[in-house]
Amino acid sequence: MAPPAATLPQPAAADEAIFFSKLSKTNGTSNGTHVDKNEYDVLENYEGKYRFAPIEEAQVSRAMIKRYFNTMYERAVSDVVIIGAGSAGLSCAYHLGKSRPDLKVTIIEAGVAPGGGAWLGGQLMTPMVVRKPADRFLTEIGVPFEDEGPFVVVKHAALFTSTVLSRVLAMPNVVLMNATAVEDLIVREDFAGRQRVAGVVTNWTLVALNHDTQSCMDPNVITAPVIITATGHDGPMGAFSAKRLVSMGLLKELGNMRGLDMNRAEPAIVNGTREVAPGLIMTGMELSEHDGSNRMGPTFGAMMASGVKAATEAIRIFES
Ligand code: 48N
Repeated sequence: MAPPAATLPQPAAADEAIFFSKLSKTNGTSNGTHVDKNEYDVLENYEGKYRFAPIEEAQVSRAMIKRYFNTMYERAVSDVVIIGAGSAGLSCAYHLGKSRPDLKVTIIEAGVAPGGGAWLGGQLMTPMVVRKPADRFLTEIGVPFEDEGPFVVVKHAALFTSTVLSRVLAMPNVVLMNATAVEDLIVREDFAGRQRVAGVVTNWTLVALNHDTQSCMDPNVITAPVIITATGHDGPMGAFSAKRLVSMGLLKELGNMRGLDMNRAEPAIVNGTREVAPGLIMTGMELSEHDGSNRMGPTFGAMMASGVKAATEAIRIFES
């Protein structure tokens, strides 16, 4: 049974009153009017106590809603959409975001956690092998490695992925929308009568994976003159665009990824990175399903070099 209220430790009313009276001058109220942020600097050690500035729960909701939906509104028309934030998609976003800061680059990633298959090396082991000359990309983004001659080793794959992700997210022209799936492609007839990819059809991933549980959970759209697809060869939606090109008749059939051969696979992916359909550039392991090239297993240099090449292809389109 709870002790009578009188014996409960009473909050220091005077202390709280003084504390909040100080903040009332800064109008730290829920109506979101301007507050003098300097007043909060003293909070770390306010009379010997660590205090947080007061908050109304609705302020938190509004801080997220305002920003997220402003971004959705603003990026409904993007310059480039990258489907997939794996090693190829992120390397592409880095090169594109850095080379063309004027372009609105929007990354759509189905997973809650971006990074695709690049959080680990092979068979859940943590080191990441990158064959030269792709180590130059690691040097450019500032990822340390051990040099083993023909290849280098990053001590943990997550060091690469978290670094390239942080560089990309810091770019003002690049937006990442994770937990969001591309469910289809927007395809229009261009002036030459060709079927041209002109955007993506999106939905929350949890919706996209559960369409058979509810009817008519219709999607959203983002238009862009260039789409870069980097959806990998496996995973819940692997090789998404390659498969969709077949089902919409823009590709006769899938090439289907061939067995592992590192020496054939990596140059095939990099040199095969290209505009596979008007308006659609393909990069990374999705190409192995589109073209039927070999897989390389746990080496990631081709993903980085292919991503950079896809960015270069996109820039070529904008500059042609
Ligand atoms: O890491 P992945 O799967 O793909 P890549 O091409 O960036 O890197 C591939 C690489 O990790 C390997 O597979 C290595 C080299 N192994 C080769 C081998 O021989 O096995 O990233 C693809 C990303 C993932 O994060 C998916 O969640 C995402 O794309 N994704 C999508 N995002 C939005 N909408 C979709 N429809 C969609 N489909 C996949």
